[in-house]
Amino acid sequence: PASTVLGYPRIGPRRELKRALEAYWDGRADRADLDRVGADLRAQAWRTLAGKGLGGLPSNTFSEYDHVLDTAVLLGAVPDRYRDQPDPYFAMARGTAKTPPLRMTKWFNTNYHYIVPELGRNLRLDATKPLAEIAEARALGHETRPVFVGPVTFLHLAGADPARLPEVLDEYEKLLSLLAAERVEWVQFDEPAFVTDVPFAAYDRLGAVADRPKLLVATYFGDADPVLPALVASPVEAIALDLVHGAVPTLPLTDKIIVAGVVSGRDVWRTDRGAALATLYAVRDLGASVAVGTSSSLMHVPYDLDLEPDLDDALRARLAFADQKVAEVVDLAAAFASGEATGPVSARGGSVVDRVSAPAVRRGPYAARRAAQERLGLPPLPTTTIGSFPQTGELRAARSSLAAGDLGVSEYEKRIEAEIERVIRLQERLGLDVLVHGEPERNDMVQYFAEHLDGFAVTRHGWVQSYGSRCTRPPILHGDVRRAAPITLRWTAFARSLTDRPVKGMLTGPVTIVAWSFVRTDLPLRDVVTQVADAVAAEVADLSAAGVPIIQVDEPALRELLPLRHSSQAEYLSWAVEAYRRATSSAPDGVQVHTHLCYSDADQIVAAIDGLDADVTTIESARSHGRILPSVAAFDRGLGPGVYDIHSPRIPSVDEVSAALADALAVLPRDRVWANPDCGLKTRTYEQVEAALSNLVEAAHRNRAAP
Ligand code: THG
Ligand code: ZN
Repeated sequence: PASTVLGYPRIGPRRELKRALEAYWDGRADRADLDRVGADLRAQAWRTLAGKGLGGLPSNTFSEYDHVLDTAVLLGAVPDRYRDQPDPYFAMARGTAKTPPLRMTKWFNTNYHYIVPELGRNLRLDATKPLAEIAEARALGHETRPVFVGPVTFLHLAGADPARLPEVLDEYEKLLSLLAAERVEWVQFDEPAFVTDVPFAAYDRLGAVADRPKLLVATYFGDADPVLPALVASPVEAIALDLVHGAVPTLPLTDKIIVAGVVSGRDVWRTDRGAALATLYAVRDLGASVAVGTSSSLMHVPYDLDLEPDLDDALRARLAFADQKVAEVVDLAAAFASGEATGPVSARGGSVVDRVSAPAVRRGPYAARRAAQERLGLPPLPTTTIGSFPQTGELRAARSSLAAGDLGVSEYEKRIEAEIERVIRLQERLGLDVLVHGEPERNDMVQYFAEHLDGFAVTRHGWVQSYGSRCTRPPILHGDVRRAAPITLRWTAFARSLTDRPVKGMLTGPVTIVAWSFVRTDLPLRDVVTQVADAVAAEVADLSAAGVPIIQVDEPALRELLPLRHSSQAEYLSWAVEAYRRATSSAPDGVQVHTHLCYSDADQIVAAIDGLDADVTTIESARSHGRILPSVAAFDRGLGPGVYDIHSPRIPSVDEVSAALADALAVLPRDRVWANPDCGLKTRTYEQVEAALSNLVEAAHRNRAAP
C-alpha cells in the first residue's frame, strides 16, 4: 500500500470508550454493552480510514485499556494471582479489593501510560483478540494489518531479563504461523525500543519463519540509526521510520519497503508539504520502495479539528488532528506517486529569543532556608496531600454550565468556595498538618494554567488518552507565553482565610506545562520552557508576597521530555533543572518550596530531581513497592515517598501505610520524611479519600511515636 498510518485513536471522538468502561466498572452496564461500544469504535475507525482513501488499514490498535497489557495477555504473561479473578484483564489494569494492580508507567517520551507486564513462568500464546479483530474487519469488507508490540520492545518494557528473548520469540513465531494460516498478508511489529539504546535482536529469527505474513517493523519517536543496518540486513520486508523525530538514513535501502513517517503522530501542526515530499524523494533515492505514513500511531493526537469551532482561524489554518493527518498522508502519497515538484520549502521562521536575564531573587543555601522555615512549626513526619481532591460530578457540571453560559461567574465562584471550605474542614478533621485548597477550580493541572496564560489555545473535544479511561486535552502553545494577572492567588488566599494551619499554594512547573501541551516548533523547546518558567516565577512571587508559607511547584513530567538516547540526556536535564530553579527563584528562603513527581522511573534522573533543590520532594513510590527509596536516600532535604497508590480505588490499611513509612524511615533520616499519598486525589471519591487519609494520619502518628 502506498499510504498507511501506524495506529489511530481509540477512546472515541466523544470519549465513548471512556464512558462505556466507567459504566461497566461501576456495574451500570454489562460486558455486552462494553463489547458493542468497542465494535462500533473499531468499525467507525476503519470506515474513516478507508473513506479517506488510505491504503493499508491497521487492526488490533484498539484496546480496552492498554495495548501493552493486550500484548501481555497475547503472550500468556498473566500472573497467577490474577488468573482466578472474575475479570483478570481489568484486575491487572486496576487492581481489585484483594489484589493491587500491575505497575503503570509512561510510554517512552509520551504522556500515555502503559501497564508494566510481569513475564511469569510459562508463556502461552492466546491470539483471540487480534484474530477476532481481523475477522471483524473482514466482515465489514476491510483487509487489515494487525499491529502488535514487538518482542524487543515488549521485553524492554517488562524490564525482563534479555536472556528470556528466545522464549518470547517462540510465542511470536507461533503468532506468525497462526496469522499465515488466516491468510493475513502483512503484520506490524512496533519496536519503538529501537530508538533507545537497546541492541538489535529478534528479526533474523522471526524473518526466518517459513510460512508467515510479510513483516513491517515500526520504529518511532526518534532515530533508529544504530540498529538500522541490522534491520535492513534482516529478512523483514518493510521498516517504518520516524522522519519527523529522526533524520533520513544514509545507508542503501534497496529491496526494502520503507514506510516513511513524514506526518507527525505526536503534534497538531499541519505537515509542511514541500519538506515532506523532499524527504520522500530522499528515501526513494536510497533505493527503497516508499509508502507514506505517520511518524507513530495517531493515538497521541485528538480525532478531528472540525470538532473545534471556537479556535481562531489563523491558528486553525496551522493545525491538523488525526483525521486531517490521515488526509495529509493520502494526499502526500498521491503527490509522491505523480512525482510532483517539492516547491519551496518554508524555512522554520522566527528568530530565537535570547533570554539571558537572571531571575530577580536567588534562593539561599538549604541550611539557611531550613532555619527560616522553622517558623512553620511542623511536627516530625508531617502529613500532607499532593494537592487535588476529588473532582465531583457537581464540580464538572458547574464548570460546563459556566462554559455554556447557564451559570453566572459569581454563582460558580461561590460553589468553588464552598468546595474549598469543605476540603479545608475535612483536612482539619482528619488531622493533616499541611493543608491544600483541593483545586476544585481546575479541570487539569496544565489545562487550567493554559487557560489563564497568553500564548495558549485550548480545545473543546481535543481529548487524548492518558491511561485506561482517563484523558487529557493538551493545550496548544502557539505564541509567546505571558502571565497577564495572578492566576491562583485568589483561591489560595481564600483557603488560608479559613484555617490557622499552613496552606500550601499549588502550581505546575514549566517543564510539565510544556510537556503536556502541543508546542510551537519555531522556537527551541528550551526557550519555550524558559518563557513558561518566567510566568510561573511571577505567580510564585505573588503568592509569597501575599504570605503563602508553602508553595508546591509540581514537575511530574520532568522525565517525560528526557531524550530517548543517553547521549542527549545530560544537556536536557541541565536546562530543565535550570528552568525549574528559575520558576521557584522568586520564593524567599522562609517560603518552603515543594515539588512532586509521578512514575518517574526516577533512577535515571535522581540527580536532576536533587538539582531542583526543592525543600520537600514528594514522589511516586507505593505502586513500585518502594523501589525508589535506595536511590533517593542521599537527598539531604525533605522527602515524601508516596505511601499508598491513589490510582487504584482500594483503601490501604493502617498497617500497609505504616509499613511503607517504616520502609522509608529505614533508609532516610527521620527528620526529613513526610507522609503523603503517591499523587493527587482527583480521580478518587470522597469516601475513598476520607478512609485512606484517615489511615495515613494514624500510620504517621504511630511512626512518630516509634523509637
Ligand atoms: N494532567 C495532564 N497529564 C497528566 C496528568 C494530569 N499526565 C500524567 C497523569 N496526570 C495522568 N493522570 C491523569 C489522571 C486523571 C485524569 C487524566 C490523567 C483525568 N482526566 C479527566 C477524565 O479523563 O475524566 C478529565 C479531566 C479534565 O476535565 O480535563 O481525570 O493530571 N495533562
Ligand atoms: Zn503525581
